[in-house]
Amino acid sequence: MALYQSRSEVAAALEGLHLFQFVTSNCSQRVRIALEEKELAWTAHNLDGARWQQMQPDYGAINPNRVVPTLVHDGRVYIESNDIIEYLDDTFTQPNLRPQDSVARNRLRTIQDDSGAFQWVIKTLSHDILFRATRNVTAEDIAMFERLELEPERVAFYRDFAENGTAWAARVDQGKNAAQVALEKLETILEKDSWLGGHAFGLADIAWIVNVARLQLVKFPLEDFPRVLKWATRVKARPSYHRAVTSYSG
Ligand SMILES: N[C@@H](CCC(=O)N[C@@H](CS)C(=O)NCC(=O)O)C(=O)O
Repeated sequence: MALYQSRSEVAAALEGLHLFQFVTSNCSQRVRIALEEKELAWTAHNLDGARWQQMQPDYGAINPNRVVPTLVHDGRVYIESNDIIEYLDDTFTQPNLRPQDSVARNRLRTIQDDSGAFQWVIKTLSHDILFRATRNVTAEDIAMFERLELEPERVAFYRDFAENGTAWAARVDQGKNAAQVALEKLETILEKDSWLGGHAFGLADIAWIVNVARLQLVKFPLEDFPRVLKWATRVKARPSYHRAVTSYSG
């Protein structure tokens, strides 16, 4: 569920739509595309992940998971990017980004959930290829994560990344295998439908394009997935993707 009962007075005082985000994070991009599809006015609150701003107490009061994105709408706090885009679709109904019938809706939600569960793959391959040169996770950082009682798996991830040994190599291998499996699944869906949610563009496409674009950015081989490539080109040609991702600089 998207709504979170936040204790943050900062959030409670915000009117309209506000997005707490990293400019380049795929989960933030997911929400931005939905906002742009609906042509909504919103305000950005940019955090710097390289300086661990998501760990700061003020932000922890807004989002207890200390991750981005967080949407604040008229003082109410919404977390989890896939729940947020569903909230936006329920609240701002034009254009509608989900089918009306419940069977199709449930199918679409499963595809969306898969995109969220895929986050560990995105995180692993991004760290391995994009962040390795610039992100220095120190022993002090790890101690801070433990003090903040982050989930043990999240701490283990950063410890393995910092050590850059066999445990990290195993994570990368698992990530690559999982990416292959996920792309095969998308390719199969696109064999009979032009969009991931059926015959119309919608939330499932928004949910996955940010992941597929990140796979392209880390140069994961996509040649064996021609339908996925064509679909990605079509989604990226939309004005919403252009405004939210291609030309977005914060
Ligand atoms: N399930 C969450 C995942 C959020 C997430 O992992 N966000 C990343 C950026 S895409 C983040 O904040 N990472 C910072 C960190 O792990 O410290 C969602 O979809 O909102």
